[in-house]
Amino acid sequence: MNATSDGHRPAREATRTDRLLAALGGLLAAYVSLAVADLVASRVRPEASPVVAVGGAFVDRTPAGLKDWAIRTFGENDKAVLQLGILLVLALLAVGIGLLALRRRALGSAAVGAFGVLGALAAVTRPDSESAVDAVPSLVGAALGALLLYVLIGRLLAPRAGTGAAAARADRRSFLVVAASTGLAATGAAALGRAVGSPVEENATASRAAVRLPRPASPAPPVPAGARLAVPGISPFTTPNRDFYRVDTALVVPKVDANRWRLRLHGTGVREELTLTLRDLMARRTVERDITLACVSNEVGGPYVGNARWLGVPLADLLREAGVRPPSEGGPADQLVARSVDGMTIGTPVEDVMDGRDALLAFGMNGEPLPFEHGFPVRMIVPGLYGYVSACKWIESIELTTFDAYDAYWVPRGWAAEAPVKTQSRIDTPRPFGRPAAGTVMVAGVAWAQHRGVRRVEVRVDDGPWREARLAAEDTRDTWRQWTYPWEAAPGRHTLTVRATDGTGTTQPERRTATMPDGAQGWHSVVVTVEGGE
Ligand SMILES: Nc1nc2c(c(=O)[nH]1)N[C@H]1C(S)=C(S)[C@@H](COP(=O)(O)O)O[C@H]1N2
Ligand SMILES: [Mo]
Repeated sequence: MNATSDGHRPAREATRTDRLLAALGGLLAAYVSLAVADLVASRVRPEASPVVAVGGAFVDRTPAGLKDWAIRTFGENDKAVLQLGILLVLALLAVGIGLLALRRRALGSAAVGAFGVLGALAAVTRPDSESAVDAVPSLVGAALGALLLYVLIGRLLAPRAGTGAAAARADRRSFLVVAASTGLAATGAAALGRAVGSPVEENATASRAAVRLPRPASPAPPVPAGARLAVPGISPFTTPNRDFYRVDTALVVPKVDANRWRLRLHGTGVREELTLTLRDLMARRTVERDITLACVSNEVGGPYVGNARWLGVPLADLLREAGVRPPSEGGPADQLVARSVDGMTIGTPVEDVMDGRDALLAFGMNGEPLPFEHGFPVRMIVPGLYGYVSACKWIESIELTTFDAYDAYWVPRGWAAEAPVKTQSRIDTPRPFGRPAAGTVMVAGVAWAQHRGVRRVEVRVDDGPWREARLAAEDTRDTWRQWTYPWEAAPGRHTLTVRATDGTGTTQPERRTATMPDGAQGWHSVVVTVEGGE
């Protein structure tokens, strides 16, 4: 094949080494594009970075089954895996583009540009994008990447004085010099960008550090002495913030500047629209409550549940003040749609948040301002409902509407529009496939049925009879309860099974169901091998 480098003088035949270098050039062009885009995004808005924007667009279009599989398989690493996947695909495409550029130099650069346009489109069409400025990181990055590829391929194809091996070596040397220096420069610039930090993030971090949580007008009832059991391996009654599970669609954690944050309350049946600052919220009647939060994607025995002490204002107070009446009092809106700064929408029954339960707009979590991962500055928490229908993080508006008129984010993706938490119980210890020693083994775990309360937990060994476990004291019916069961364990392989009965007297059904569409149910069991004995 005779490379013509776009009508310039035909150069020498492309060799295998040329192709290798062209592929390398493609990779480098992609790398420089992304590094530059990331650097620019860190100045503008971290979410406008192309990998983040494309990843976000991908997440939104992921079929529910695949998303569930990803959560099951990769757990909380699912986001890292997605980004890695995107980078791998990009790397393959980049190699292709490099090879293309060797045949048609301008076309290769045009392809890099096309990816830049795609990245820019993804960035400006993200629901949280507020201006066309979000296109800039991708476009600037791609422009530089395209230029670099053009120059690099030019090195390879450049007609040199003389022909033959010596000229080819000179071409390659000059290719490598350009490649290495731009690669280093891009890496340096990206590192510098990281080190300097983004102004957007710094304002947010400073605003969080400046938050002074108010003392609650209504403190949480003291946790009864018997509510916290000290058994090795059991989930602590209060989940520390750093251990609290995180489930959301955000590829970069939104960093909201609390000083610029506003909450808007509007919609059907709102007599008076409200716009509140964090200061406004914190100046209202505040309440503090222990509430257990659970994710609908939590499988039987799974980790996506936690219990924290939340501080905030009762959502019902705000709604009443705005003139909202629940459907039971003739109000026209039956759904409250919370929207977050990153475009998530979460629909909650108006009746539930106004029926007297402690539905909160929370700004405090276990004595500190909400961590960024958990929704700083403000999120919703509604006892008894799964997070995806109640617990909007980084909330920025609340709209009163109807379930008929609007489907929130997860509903068209196959999840139920309404989803009260199902009763679950979990064996924390012994661990699955554990090898406890024969004798008394403390079987222990947690059970939850928020807003109905947990009345009874029973444990079964193999196919034996159900035995009642010892329940820790109940804090409130909105919190989980720890339980223990001393088991006289004989050597051999055994299956331990647990089931709970909620405050209405309903016992968990045996049969396991999928998390989709409204939460898993079924009994949790673990298999262990008891060691020792004769
Ligand atoms: N903005 C936003 N809020 C969100 C989500 C989200 O993806 N985006 N996920 C919800 C889901 S599915 C759950 S289970 C809870 C999890 O809250 P946590 O991450 O603080 O544990 O947040 C809810 N709030
Ligand atoms: Mo969730």
